[in-house]
Amino acid sequence: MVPRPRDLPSADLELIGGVLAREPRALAKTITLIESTHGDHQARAQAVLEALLAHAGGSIRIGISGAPGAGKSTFIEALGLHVIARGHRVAVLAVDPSSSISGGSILGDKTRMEKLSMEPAAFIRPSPSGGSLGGVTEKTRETILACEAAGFDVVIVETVGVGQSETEIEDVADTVVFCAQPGAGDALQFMKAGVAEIPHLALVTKADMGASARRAVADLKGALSLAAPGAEAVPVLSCSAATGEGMGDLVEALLARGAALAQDGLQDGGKGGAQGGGLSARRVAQARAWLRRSVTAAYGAEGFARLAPFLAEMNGARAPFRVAAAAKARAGRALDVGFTPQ
Ligand SMILES: Nc1nc2c(ncn2[C@@H]2O[C@H](COP(=O)(O)OP(=O)(O)OP(=O)(O)O)[C@@H](O)[C@H]2O)c(=O)[nH]1
Ligand SMILES: [Mg+2]
Repeated sequence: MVPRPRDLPSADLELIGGVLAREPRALAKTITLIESTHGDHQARAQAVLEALLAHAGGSIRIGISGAPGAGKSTFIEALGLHVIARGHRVAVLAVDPSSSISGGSILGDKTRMEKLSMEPAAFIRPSPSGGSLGGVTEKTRETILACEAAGFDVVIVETVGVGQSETEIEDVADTVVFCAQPGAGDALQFMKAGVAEIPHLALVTKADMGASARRAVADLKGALSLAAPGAEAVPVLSCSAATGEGMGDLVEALLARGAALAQDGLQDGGKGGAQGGGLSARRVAQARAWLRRSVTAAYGAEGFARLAPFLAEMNGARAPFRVAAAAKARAGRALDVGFTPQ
């Protein structure tokens, strides 16, 4: 059972105050609590999150996916620096696909982002993948909310994946960017992976590689035109994090899409999936997905089936995640009576 904020222990009240005061240490501690699998910690994390929810939800959420080595982290560092130069505060959540195997994060060595990590307006956090396919877990969603409450208005999630595994990043990001590097056959892989999720923007990294980068742009356009009806409309851009070539246009495109989504002005012909609807429709779908994942994890499919009465409330809700969190807490109380969490 999730305690009410006023009943929280002082340590947790301090955590909430610290996050809202934009203290990086408090945010880091809150995320550690969110990621903990310890039962007590999970209850505390839920209570802290509930108190933070009123201050969350307002960021431009960008998901960056692509094969290993595609240049995602290097690109994110360049993007982050550009975005900060425009007055934003940026949080980067790098999902480490190896941590579930090795038990520890190797991102310390792998995520360079040295310049970005020196910026006071940046917060970089490796995140364990928990063994899930695209490396995005329900914890990522909760972590995003904590970052937003701490005043980060751009949140970037890096995840390894091609095609199918992007389904999960779709649940947490409003804009999904697929990165392909020149000469690696990423476009082909993308095509083979099927049509599960079409990104909002496709990006060829390492544009400084010249002709092979230009060829990759053409390949990716070809792959998209075959992928799904409407997918040929997905913009294919290219940039180099190394030279800065193409970065300005890309930053512009991402921020413009974020702003348009925020006004629910982006209605793109009901294509559905990654392309469809304004922000409120996306957030309702994301809140449902979060609720489904977290309840199914704790109580199984049968437990989730019992949620039907709560799900109806989310349609048209102004703060669907808040409704979902409340539904999860209520459902949890109801389910705890009849179910033993696995
Ligand atoms: N020439 C060139 N090389 C780049 C560029 N961006 C990244 N690289 C190189 O590509 C390699 C992989 O870059 P990362 O940014 O670590 O790629 P990643 O997609 O984050 O890799 P994983 O996290 O392991 O999946 C590194 O050796 C980078 O130096 C670029 O714009 N131009
Ligand atoms: Mg990386």
